This record gives sequence, C-alpha cells and structure tokens, in this order.
Amino acid sequence: MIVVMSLDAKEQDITAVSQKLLQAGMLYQKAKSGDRVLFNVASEPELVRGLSLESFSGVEQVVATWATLPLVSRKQGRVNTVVQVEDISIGDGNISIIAGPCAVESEEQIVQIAHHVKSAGANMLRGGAFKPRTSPYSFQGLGKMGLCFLKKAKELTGMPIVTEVVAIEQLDLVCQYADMLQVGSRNMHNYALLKAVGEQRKTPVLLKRGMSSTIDEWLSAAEYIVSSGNSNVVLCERGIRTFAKKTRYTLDLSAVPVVKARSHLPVIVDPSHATGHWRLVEPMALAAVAAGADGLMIEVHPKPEAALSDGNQSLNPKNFNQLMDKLKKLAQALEKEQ
Ligand SMILES: [Mn+2]
Repeated sequence: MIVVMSLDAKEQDITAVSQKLLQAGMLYQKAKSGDRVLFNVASEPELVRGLSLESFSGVEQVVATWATLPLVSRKQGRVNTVVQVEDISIGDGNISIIAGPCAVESEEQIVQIAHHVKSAGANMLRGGAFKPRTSPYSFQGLGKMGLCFLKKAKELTGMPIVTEVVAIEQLDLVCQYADMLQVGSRNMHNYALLKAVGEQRKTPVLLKRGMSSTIDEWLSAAEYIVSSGNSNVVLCERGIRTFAKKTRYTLDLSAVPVVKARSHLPVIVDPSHATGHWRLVEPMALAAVAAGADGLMIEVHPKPEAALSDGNQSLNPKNFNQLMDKLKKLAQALEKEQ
C-alpha cells in the first residue's frame, strides 16, 4: 500500500503518519518524489486501510500498489500538467511543434534546418547526437560534437533543443546541452535510466512509448520518472508493432484520448517514426492534432535523400512548410493556437 502525502504536507503531518505506522507495527519505506513524500507500506491492504490515514492532515490518498500510478494518473479536479521548456509551454491547450532532423550530421545541416523550421513556425528543435540504431553498422551519431552543433543552432535561432539520452553515463553531458531530454522507444523499459532522468530534476523529459508497450506500461515508465523527482514529463506516441506491414509501425492515435483521460501529463505524437514514410507524415500529423495531441514531433531534413538516418520519413523544407500551413488552419478550426 502506498500513502501519498500532498505537496503541501507539513513536516509534522509526515511525522504523524510515520508514528501511526510504527505504532501499528508496520514496516515502511519512505520515498521522496520532488517535494512530495510517499510511504510504501509492507502490510495487508485491509490493515493499512484500518488506520484511516486518509483522514490525517497532509495525506492525499492511500492506494493499493505502485501499479495504480498515483502520481501520473488524472485525479478528479486535478489540472493538466503544463511542461515548461524555456519559454515554450507544452500542454497549455495549444499545439507545440518540435521539428528537426533524425540525427545531427554537421553544423551546417543542423543550423540550416533550425533556421528553416523556426521560420515555418516550429517551437523547438530536435536532433539526435547519440543514436540507438537497430544495426551496429548504422550511423551512431556525432556524440558530443553533435551536442555542440545543437547548441550553436540554439544560439542562432533561440529555439530550445530536445535530444536523446541513451545511457546513464551520458546523462550529465547531455544535460549540459539539452533543454528537454528524450528517452527513446528502445529505452522506455530502461528503469535505471528512467530513475536517473527523474533524479536530475532540472531538465524536462520527453518519454516515447515503447514500440511493443501497452499504455499502462508506458504510464508506469512515466511514473518512474515522476516518482524519482521530476514531474516535467511529456509523453510521445510514436507507433507500435502490429502485423501491418505497409507502415514502419502502426500509429496508435487512440492512445491520445485514452492517455489524456487517464493522465494529467501532456501527450504529443511523432508521425515520422510511426509511419516511416514522408508522404504519410502530413495526414497523420493532422489526425493527431484532431485527436487532441498537445503537439507533434516531426523529422525534417534539408535533403532527405542524403540523410544519414531516417531519410524516408523526413519531410523536406517545402513539405514541412505545407504541413505547417495546414496545421494553422486546423488549429483555427479547433480554436487552438499553433
Ligand atoms: Mn529518427
């Protein structure tokens, strides 16, 4: 059983709960999640419920297990979480656009595309410096040099950057450059990494859905980050594995309203990796916004045919402009701002 203290619980409220548990002879582990305290009580649910802890000052709720996701679940009356990345607000009711190449390939490439997506209306720049690739022989990214090029692009355009961290050893380095850390699909089950990006509280996290993960597993991964101390988590649907062969993955757009109903965290959609083909990016991007997504993550490359990774699914600058024009019209129809 988990006793979740409220964010404004006072020291004496926490002491009162721990004394009550000790008096009842119950073993517990006290955990801190940001400014919030939780008690993980090793006892029968009926016995814990018998203590009526929910009537104690500073206790928000007493829930059955971690599987109930006390921190990321939507509760009655709880407002949506808005994740602030510098001056960009994700989840405030408008549509946030993250755009850029799959991988940072050179300073010229990232600076050129950063200027372009910014002028087309994008809010944030994406680009991988560390790339988790299926084949060990594929381009693995420029590493630290790629981060430096992203920094340069940020200095020139003012756009905050989101880039992936693939291993705990790189976390300190990536945090020096990233305004938002991406945990990719392949790492959604890397619980040590999830805890690490949670324990560093400064930088928000974009958590992609594992390609073979259920929505519950995805939300549990988010719970790892939030319970470790970082409540600034944006979820990103990026397609799941099914038997369908005509697209790279199957974009589970129904996950958007399902997650919005289950959780207070913002949800964005990545139609590039989901479909694997640039022609499918625009229709699925528009569909994602219509389904209620808080934003989009789109791969854009100055010359997709020459891209070192994911060229097939990257929009060229002209097609990105066209998508942004259509998104503006759709946003107006939905009474949102893009
Ligand atoms: Mn990619």
